[in-house]
Amino acid sequence: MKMIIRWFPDSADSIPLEYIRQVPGVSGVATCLMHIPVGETWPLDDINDLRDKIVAVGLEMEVIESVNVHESIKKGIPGRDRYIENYMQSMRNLAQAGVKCLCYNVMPVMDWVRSNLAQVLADGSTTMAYHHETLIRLSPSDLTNSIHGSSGGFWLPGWEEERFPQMEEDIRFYHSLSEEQYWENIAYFIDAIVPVAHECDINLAVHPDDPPWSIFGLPKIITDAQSIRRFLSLNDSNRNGITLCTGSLGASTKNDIPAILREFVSQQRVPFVHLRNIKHTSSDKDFIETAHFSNCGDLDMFEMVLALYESNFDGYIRSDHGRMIWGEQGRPGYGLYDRALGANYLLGLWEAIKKLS
Ligand code: CS2
Ligand code: MN
Repeated sequence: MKMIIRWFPDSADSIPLEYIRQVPGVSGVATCLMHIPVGETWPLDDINDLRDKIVAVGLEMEVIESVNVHESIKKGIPGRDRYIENYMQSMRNLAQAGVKCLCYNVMPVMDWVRSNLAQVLADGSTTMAYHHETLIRLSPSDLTNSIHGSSGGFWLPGWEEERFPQMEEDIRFYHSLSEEQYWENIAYFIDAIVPVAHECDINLAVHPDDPPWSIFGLPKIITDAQSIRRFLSLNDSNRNGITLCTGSLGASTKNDIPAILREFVSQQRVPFVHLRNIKHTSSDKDFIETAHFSNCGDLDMFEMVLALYESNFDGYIRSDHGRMIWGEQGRPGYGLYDRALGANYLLGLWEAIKKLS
């Protein structure tokens, strides 16, 4: 198992790589090229430059999060083949630079969604929150403005500006596409990229939908154990895996996350895990993101780590989204302090379980 932390290049991160190097037990970063428009090929030279910067401070760049999937592929419209070709070339270039695991997602139009990026908690820290009724009352452009208005000036992963002008039109497009057709479009993409993953020894790790239910009438297909089974059966290769994000799946109280971890880790289909905790603030869909410590949220992180350990997990873990604490200014969810605390709490659980077993 390797513990890593997500980091954004090109001065887009408030955190110097050298600080990440000082977090005990962290071997590397999950990162991305930020200047390449969605759909274009990631050039080998740019990838190598980024890797060299990371390696120079004593960290590894074995995980990329994310190479985003162009909307034409998700829509299944003419022109998608060019973007799929570009995707395959990006995979080859990443593998050549030493990348072992590629996280991506198949959420249409927008990535993760929250109604508040800086909700103040009782202890004075701030966190990201999801309130369903507030959210569905917003128009997509109000949502975009609200997310950008409260991002503290930081570019947010999954909310690339080139997506905005098209957003309303894209959402309308999906209203006339059935969920089955959406699955077919994704299957077409998976059929193309999994053989490349084999050829260049890279593990694909699709991230579940966040939150794991439909909003704005968009198809959300990776939401629970059953849909993960279906996704993995699109291609039975071990290279076709998932990023098991406990917070995304855990937003649905119906999901038994330790059971999901045990099922798919033991099948060797989980190269990458995002560990974070959440607390439900209503009986149904509302939640806040909390500190990682089990007592702070509704997910039992001991059970998560135990499930990973007992299923012989040997992939990458990152402590996902943290709160903003100790006056830190940074990208919502991606401050250093709370994620470093989380990483070391999780490493402590791992050490204790290992020594006791
Ligand atoms: C989210 C996503 O889980 C997360 O950290 O912030 O942006 C996630 O990285 C992508 O959906 C993965 O493709
Ligand atoms: Mn995640």
